[in-house]
Amino acid sequence: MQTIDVIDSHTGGEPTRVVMRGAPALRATSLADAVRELREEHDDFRRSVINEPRGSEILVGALVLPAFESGNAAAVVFFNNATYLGMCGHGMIGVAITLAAEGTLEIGTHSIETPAGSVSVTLHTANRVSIDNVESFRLQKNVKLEVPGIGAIHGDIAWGGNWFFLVTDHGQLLVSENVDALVTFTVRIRAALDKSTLRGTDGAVIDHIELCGPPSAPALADSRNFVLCPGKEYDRSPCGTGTSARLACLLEDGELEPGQVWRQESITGSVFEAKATVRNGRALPTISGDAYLTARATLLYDPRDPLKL
Ligand code: PYC
Repeated sequence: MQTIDVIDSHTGGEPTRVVMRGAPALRATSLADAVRELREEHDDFRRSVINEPRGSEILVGALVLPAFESGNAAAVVFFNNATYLGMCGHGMIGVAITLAAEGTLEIGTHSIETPAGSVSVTLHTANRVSIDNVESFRLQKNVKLEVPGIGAIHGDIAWGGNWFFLVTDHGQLLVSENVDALVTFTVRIRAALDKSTLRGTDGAVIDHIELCGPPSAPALADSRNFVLCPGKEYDRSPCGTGTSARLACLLEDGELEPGQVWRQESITGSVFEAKATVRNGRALPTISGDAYLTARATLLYDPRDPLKL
């Protein structure tokens, strides 16, 4: 029987499933080619690791590969129920504590390749990790979007390793009890964005929607968010790439000083500590958070199973 070994963890409530053994052998000689090969030739691998009946839509998967570019300790491809991600902050924190538990990542700082660029990962303890993320920036500020069923809203288009549409004039209560309404609301925004001409750099689809609001308590955090990911699942963590995109906007608006700590709370109440410096007008964010192992498992693929893949 074919098997795939995985280790699951959660970062601020958002799960990461790291594939340890049993992934398809790839011919790729670059990380971009590896993602293309996975997408075009092995997409059943992504679906079978993440989706029912072995997983659930809220999982983010991570495939750790040997580094393609010298100077990096490893390369990682992140994927979810719908697609492959550029970078994943909560996922990278999960990967780091997983590799540490397996004895393949030591306490200290390591450069790791992602499709969005190399990031610097510092493993402080068995559970605490900081990520120096890719350069983050705002592409467009305060863009008006007509959303059927909602009306006119405004948002910033920003990059933090994935493309985000960040909305503050949403009028929504960012609390767990309201998640069904928040999913419906943000799915509508996503659909309106797709139909519009608004895009990221090089025509990239803006596939993450971030609603920004006040924290549950100023003593706990500076802001709370709700992030809809591609695949219509929402991030239970404060979203590392979404926090990076937010920092870029805050710095540009003068609402945050370089180096000032920003505590980003998620819809579930978990918090990332973040800060950023600025280089050539772009933010260099550092995101810190905790992750914990939740399972070691072997996924089984019975050849007699009609739902094998
Ligand atoms: O933490 O960057 C993140 C992330 C992206 C999608 C889910 N989590």
